[in-house]
Amino acid sequence: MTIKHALFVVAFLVVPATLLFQPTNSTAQEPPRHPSTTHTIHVGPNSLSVFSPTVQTVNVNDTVNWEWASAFSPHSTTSGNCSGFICTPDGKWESGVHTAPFSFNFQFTTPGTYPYYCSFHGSMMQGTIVVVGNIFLPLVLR
Ligand SMILES: [Cu+2]
Repeated sequence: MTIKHALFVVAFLVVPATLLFQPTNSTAQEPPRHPSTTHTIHVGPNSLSVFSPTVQTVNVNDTVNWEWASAFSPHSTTSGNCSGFICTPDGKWESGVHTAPFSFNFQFTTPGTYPYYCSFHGSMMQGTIVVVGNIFLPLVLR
């Protein structure tokens, strides 16, 4: 076996072995989590009675920032469900009815699906926040 061959063998055996054992060095540390971020939802953009995006998926501990877009059409973000034309608040959050400029923030600390609506426009203006559990970052992304 030449030196070149020997180096080749070392490169393919030792290097992968060190990569393989790297995770065991960091077992004492808690894996890093996704940093908390803020997601903006536009309230009534382009004079439409909509939340945009209508469905927003966030991680646990993220904040949703609703930004009012219309100075003329009043809106709210009100947590709760609509059944037919009847909407019922569930008391998780309530911005009150406003026109732009206005913004409202809410931090989501528990995974789940959170329906909401505009208390001025009722069932014709609804949205959903989907909160997913914080996912551990894979080793390669640390
Ligand atoms: Cu509205």
